[in-house]
Amino acid sequence: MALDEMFSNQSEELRACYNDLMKRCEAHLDKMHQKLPPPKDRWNEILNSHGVSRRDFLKWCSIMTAALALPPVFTPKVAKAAGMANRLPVVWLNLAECTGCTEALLRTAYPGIDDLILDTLSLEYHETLMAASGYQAEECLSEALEKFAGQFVCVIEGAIPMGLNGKYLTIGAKGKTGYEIAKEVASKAAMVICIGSCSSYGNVQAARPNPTKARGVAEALKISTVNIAGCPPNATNFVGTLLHYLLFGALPALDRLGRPLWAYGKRIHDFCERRPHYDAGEFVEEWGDEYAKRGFCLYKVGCKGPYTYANCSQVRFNQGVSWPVMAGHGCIGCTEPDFWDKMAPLEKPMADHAPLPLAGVEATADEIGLGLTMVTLAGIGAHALGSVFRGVGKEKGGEE
Ligand code: FSX
Ligand code: SF4
Ligand code: F3S
Repeated sequence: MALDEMFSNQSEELRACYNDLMKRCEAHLDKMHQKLPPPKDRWNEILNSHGVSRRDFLKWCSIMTAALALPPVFTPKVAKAAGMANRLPVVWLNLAECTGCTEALLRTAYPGIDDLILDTLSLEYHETLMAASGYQAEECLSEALEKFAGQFVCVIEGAIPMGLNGKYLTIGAKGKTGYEIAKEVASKAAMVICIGSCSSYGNVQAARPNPTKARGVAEALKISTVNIAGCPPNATNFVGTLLHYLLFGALPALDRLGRPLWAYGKRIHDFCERRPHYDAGEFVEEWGDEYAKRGFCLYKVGCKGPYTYANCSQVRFNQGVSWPVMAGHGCIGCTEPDFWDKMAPLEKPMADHAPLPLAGVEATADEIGLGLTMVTLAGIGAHALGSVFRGVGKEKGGEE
C-alpha cells in the first residue's frame, strides 16, 4: 500500500511527516548501499542456508517495523536494512564485564532472524571471538580504525575502571588501559552503542564499594551513547537499534538514560502476564508455595518490575521462549542504573527496606531513578499491604 493511500484518513501534517520520513529513509538506504563494503556472504544465501523462507523473513521484518514504531509501509525498507546489516563494520570492545552479553547475543542453538543478523555482522574486531591474539589482534584493530574511520559502529561491552589511572584494566601486548582504548575507538566511530548495563552505567562492576572506580562509557568518556541496557540485554533491542541506524542514519529517540524509547519506554509491570494477579492482590508469599504454582504476582518475593523499564515480556529471551517473570523469578531490575545497590536485596520487596514515599503515581521512562522508585513504592507497598488485610481468600487451599 502506498504511503498516501495508507494515511488518506490522516491529517495533511501527519502525511507530510511520514512522506518526509520515507524520503529520508530511502535516501539513507541508497547512501549506505553505495558506501558500505560488499558483504562476505549474501543475505539471501544466509537465510536459505538456515532454512528461513522469504515469507518468515518478511514476517519478522513486519514485527520489527512495528517494534520500531514505524507504519507497516516501512516493512520493505526494514527488510532492505536487515539485508545490509552484515555489511556494517563493527568494532566490539570487551572491557570490565563477564562476557554474558556476548554469550547471550551471539550464541544460540536455534538462531532466529535477529540471531542470524548478529552472527553475520561484519565484526572487524572482537577479542572474545577473533582468532588473532596479541600484537596480531592489535594490528587488526588499528587496520579497522583506519579503513573504516567514521563509518564503523563501536559496540562496547563492559564498564571502564577509572581508578589507578585506568590501570585496573589493561588489554593487549602494549598494556593500554580500557579507558585509552575506548577513547580512541569511540572518537573514530560513527556511533557508540553500549551493550549491557555495565557499559551503560557501570552496573555490577561499579557496585558498592566500587574499588576500581568503574563507570559507564558515557560518564567515563563524556560522550553520548545509545544504551542497550540489561544484564544481559536482549538481542532484539540491539538489532532494532542497528536497523534504525541503517534506515535513517540517526539514533532512535532515547530516554534520559540513553535507552531507545521503542524498547525501554514502558515498565515491565505494565506488560506482565502476572499483572492481573497483582491487581487482584494475589501474591506468592514464599518460594514454591501454592500461589507460586498458580502463577501469582511475584512482588512480595522481590519483583522489581514496577520500577524497571524494558520490553522483556514482549520480546522474551532464547528465541522468544521465556523471560524472568515467566520462568518464576521476579524481575531484578537489570536495565536500571545501580540496580545491584538500589534494588537489593533482590528477593525482598522494595517496601521492606526503603523509606515510604509520598504518593503513588504512574510515570514515564524519563522519571525513573531514585525519585520515581520512591514515589512508586507508595502505591506498590500500600497495594501489597492491602492484600494482606483483605486476605483475598488466599489462605492455603482457599478459593481465588
Ligand atoms: Fe555486564 Fe556484559 Fe551483565 Fe555480564 O559482558 S551487563 S555483567 S551479563 O555480560 O557487561
Ligand atoms: Fe509482574 Fe512483578 Fe508486576 Fe507482579 S510485580 S505484576 S510479577 S512485574
Ligand atoms: Fe532484566 Fe527484569 Fe528483564 S531482570 S531481563 S529487566 S525482566
